[in-house]
Amino acid sequence: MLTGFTPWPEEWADKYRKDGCWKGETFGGMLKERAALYGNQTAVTCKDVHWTYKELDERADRLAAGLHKLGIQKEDRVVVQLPNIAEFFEVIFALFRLGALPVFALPSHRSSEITYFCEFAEAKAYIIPDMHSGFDYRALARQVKDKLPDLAHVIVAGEAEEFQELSSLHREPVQLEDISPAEVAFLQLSGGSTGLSKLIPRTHDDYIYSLRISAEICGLDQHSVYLAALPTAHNYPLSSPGVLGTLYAGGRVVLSPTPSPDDCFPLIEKERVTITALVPPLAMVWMDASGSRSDDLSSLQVLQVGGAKFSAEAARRVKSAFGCTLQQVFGMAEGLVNYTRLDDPEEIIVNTQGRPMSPFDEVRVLDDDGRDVAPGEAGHLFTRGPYTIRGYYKAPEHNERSFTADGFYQTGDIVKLTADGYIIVEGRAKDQINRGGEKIAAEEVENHLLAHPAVHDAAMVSMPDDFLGERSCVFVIPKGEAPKPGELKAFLRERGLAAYKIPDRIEFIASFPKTGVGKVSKKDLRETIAQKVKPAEIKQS
Ligand code: AMP
Ligand code: DBH
Repeated sequence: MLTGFTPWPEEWADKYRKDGCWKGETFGGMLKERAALYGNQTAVTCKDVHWTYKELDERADRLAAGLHKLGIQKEDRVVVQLPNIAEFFEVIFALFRLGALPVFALPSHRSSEITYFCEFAEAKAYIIPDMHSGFDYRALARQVKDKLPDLAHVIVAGEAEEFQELSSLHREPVQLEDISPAEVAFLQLSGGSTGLSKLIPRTHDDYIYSLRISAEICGLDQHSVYLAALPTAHNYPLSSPGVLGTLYAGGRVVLSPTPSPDDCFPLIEKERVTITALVPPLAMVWMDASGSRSDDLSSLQVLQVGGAKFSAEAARRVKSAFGCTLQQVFGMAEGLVNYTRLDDPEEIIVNTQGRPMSPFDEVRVLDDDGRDVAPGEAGHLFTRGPYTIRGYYKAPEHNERSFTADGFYQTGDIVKLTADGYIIVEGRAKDQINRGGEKIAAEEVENHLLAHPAVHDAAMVSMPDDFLGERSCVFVIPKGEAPKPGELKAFLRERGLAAYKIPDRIEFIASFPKTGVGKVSKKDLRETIAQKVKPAEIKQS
């Protein structure tokens, strides 16, 4: 078993098998079965490329053989940073078949994040596109290789330059070792709340269970067409039900290079897309665009919105804008995913973030002292279940804090439960900013800022924003004369931080407000900046 993985205790694993959750499927086997059932149907469409299930299956086998020859073995970690291109699928299924573990980096990550993933996961390979959205990933790979000369392979989908070209790896398929469904299939990323992103080990058994239930709840079948507008590597478009849930159901995945209406609306019309997933700010952009464009979006049956809180006012407009059902999705890469059901009454769809997908999900809402709150009151959300991890990868100290002794994950979210068991997200206790669905761990950015010679101390908090829900504001105590905000932002960019983590606003301050025990009071800082941005909002509107 993978070192650094916390499995479910044996009695729970037995229970989830007996209850019929874990059926012993693996990703490699799942694709083989789909290829047998739906061989000539299209699995993945990307621009003019259409791969049938049979083609995808064969490509995965041939690539697995090539990766095997390179020396990639069972349990080796491989950082995969691919945008929405067809190769994403051959790569991950090849790795699944080898039992090697994709580490799902996002296209927006830069050298700081990628170097950390490669180093922490002791990756044997790093897989990238040549260019995407005007960014050259080979230049990024060079920076990573400079820092980690031991990184064995850089593999490029496209023009490889000095690296290994993905398409050159295809070989005659070879016999591979059997993979156990109880083993870890990949490492997903958490948004992070203390310092850097944690890596999340997900097994074949647990993840495929979540795909099966998600596909069922979202009404997917072999006629469904899922548009991947968000980056496929993110847990939400990957699995809720996302691209993998669609393949599980025998449907078709259509890939969009960006989530903009300019790219997505024509694709919905052309490919007769039935379901797609957005974060709240994009849902607003799509609703605005739907009024002024003439694309035929009538095939769309379900529009999912999740990743951050969707306001009830905006939620109410979805149906008339697109003539389809809104589904709110509240999930986390650690496991638990909540959905409003397609046939739920409008008031539930608009006002709640859904209810757990599985009858075996356990949720508890606790007060600050760990006692169950009264029904309907807000508290800390804890959860345990057949697809919620029991620990992060190689993080024993963090696991002590994030999981209770009896295996509940502390989500860091503040929620209320309705009498029917629906969840309303009220806020967050974790030190994280949710910038329109993109999560930023305050501590990670603060640590980078502390490396600047003119920064004495830094504290990052969220500030309210009409469009993104939240933006980031960092309060800086300067060392001597305050540097220019632009200089600090450039400094962070040079350190290789993803663009979404660069603070939206920088405020200089002489000292931080403190809590009773002398900690930095982020609550006071949040209030300070919320007061400051409020008049500006009123002026604008
Ligand atoms: P991560 O742990 O990085 O996968 O991020 C999951 C977190 O995103 C959750 O714990 C919530 O804080 C947030 N989140 C996801 N979906 C929603 C939603 N529909 N409403 C509010 N917050 C959400
Ligand atoms: O935000 C998330 O991480 C998320 C949102 C919706 C998620 O992981 C998911 C559904 O599976």
